[in-house]
Amino acid sequence: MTTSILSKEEIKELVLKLNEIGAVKLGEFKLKSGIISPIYIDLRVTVSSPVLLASIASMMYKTVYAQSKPELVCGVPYTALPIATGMSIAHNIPMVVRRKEAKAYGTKQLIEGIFKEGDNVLVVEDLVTSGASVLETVRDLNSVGLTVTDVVVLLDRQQGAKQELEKRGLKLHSVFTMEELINTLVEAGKLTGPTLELVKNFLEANKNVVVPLPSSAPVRAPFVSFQERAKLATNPTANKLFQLMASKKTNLAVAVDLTVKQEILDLAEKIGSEICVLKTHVDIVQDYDQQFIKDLQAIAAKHNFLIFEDRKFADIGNTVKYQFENGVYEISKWADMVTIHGVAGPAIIDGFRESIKTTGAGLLLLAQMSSKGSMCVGEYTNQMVEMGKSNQDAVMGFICQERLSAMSDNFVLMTPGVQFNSAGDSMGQQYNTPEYVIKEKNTDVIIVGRGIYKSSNPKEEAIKYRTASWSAYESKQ
Ligand code: S5P
Repeated sequence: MTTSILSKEEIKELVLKLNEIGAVKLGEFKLKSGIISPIYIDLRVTVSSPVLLASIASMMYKTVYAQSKPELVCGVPYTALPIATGMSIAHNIPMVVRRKEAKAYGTKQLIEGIFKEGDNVLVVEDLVTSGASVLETVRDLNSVGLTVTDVVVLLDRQQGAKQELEKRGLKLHSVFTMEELINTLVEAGKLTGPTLELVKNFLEANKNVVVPLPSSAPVRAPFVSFQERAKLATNPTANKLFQLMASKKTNLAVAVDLTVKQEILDLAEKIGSEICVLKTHVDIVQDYDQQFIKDLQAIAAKHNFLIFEDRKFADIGNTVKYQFENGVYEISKWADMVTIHGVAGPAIIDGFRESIKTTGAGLLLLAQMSSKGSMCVGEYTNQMVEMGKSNQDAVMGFICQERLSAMSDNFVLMTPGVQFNSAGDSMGQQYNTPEYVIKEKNTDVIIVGRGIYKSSNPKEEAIKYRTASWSAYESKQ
């Protein structure tokens, strides 16, 4: 464990001050893991004690300085931002700021500040448990060409972060560990009587509890080309799409949300040469008939693209089977891929299994959505990824806003909510640029709707989106 080079006295003084301002509370606290902790740590309150904050920044800097001299510092948002700022000002090291917002569009930079490719950044965090937040920041710094070798924290809770960071070539420096913090409090007489017993139990329990990284922890996955991923694909349509993208050199899907069949066919004819997938919502087509599908399929064959019906199935297995195979649309007969929600649980996939066994069609699970306030987040997203992984024959990929660590290379990741010049619409849609989605969020395919079909020259616009998203893909190599 790389711990502090600070003296015991210095650490004691700091711990007692943290205790004094309520950043380190003693008593009985139930942690998320269910463990009763005699200690509760909330370092956010340090912003109210500027002198202490400055000394925390300086102690953290001293802890790591001997080993590395960073060109830049970057605090993990938000608690560590003032600490990193203090460090930057006191030691005259320029700072970069990572935007935490899920969305960045237009000219908004993911990393603010002046830097050049290859600059080394010292990542600053208040405390680490699993290391997930640190890894998120490292991922974003890496995505703009910055390198990270060292991470400094005030407190290491000793619950797996050090090992997780080490696996990724990152060295963790801490001013003190949980064990040292508790020992200091005991020695200072702050922990006595029955609380001491609790402390001993806590330390024992704490030692064995490694908080795993959530499956949603982002990782900078090594680049694997579409050609290679075609070989890994477990669903026939995923294989087909990877091959198609590699040979046609396009990762642009277009959402044609028009309501008149001839308009859809005309647009498909115009932009067919630029796209890998054409996405439909057939239930909005006012003059829908089987001939429309035949015509669309002919254009798809001519221009070599796949047809994606964005039906967003969400019912129980038995009902979705009818919705997929029957009714006016008979989607199973023509769609290469369809979207499904997971609210009904994994058995929904059984509703499709029989039909797609013969056609080889692929299911796309909605793991995240682009609209404001979407509830496809957190544990739901994790469960969707798990659902995909347990049904790799039928599931070809995910509709998502970012690549998550559990999304393996056999899946195609498609991202809607893409436009060059708009932040969103009046009904909750939120947009990112093709480059941001493919390069920084590391997904595979952009889905563009109004940005293309509402344009006065859809073909020209499709070429622009195609070029932007393909060069973003190529730049990842
Ligand atoms: O999260 C999502 C998932 C989907 S499939 N957000 C989305 O916008 N979509 C679909 O993508 C949506 O139904 C629409 O067809 C398209 C986006 O269209 P645009 O006009 O906003 O680009």
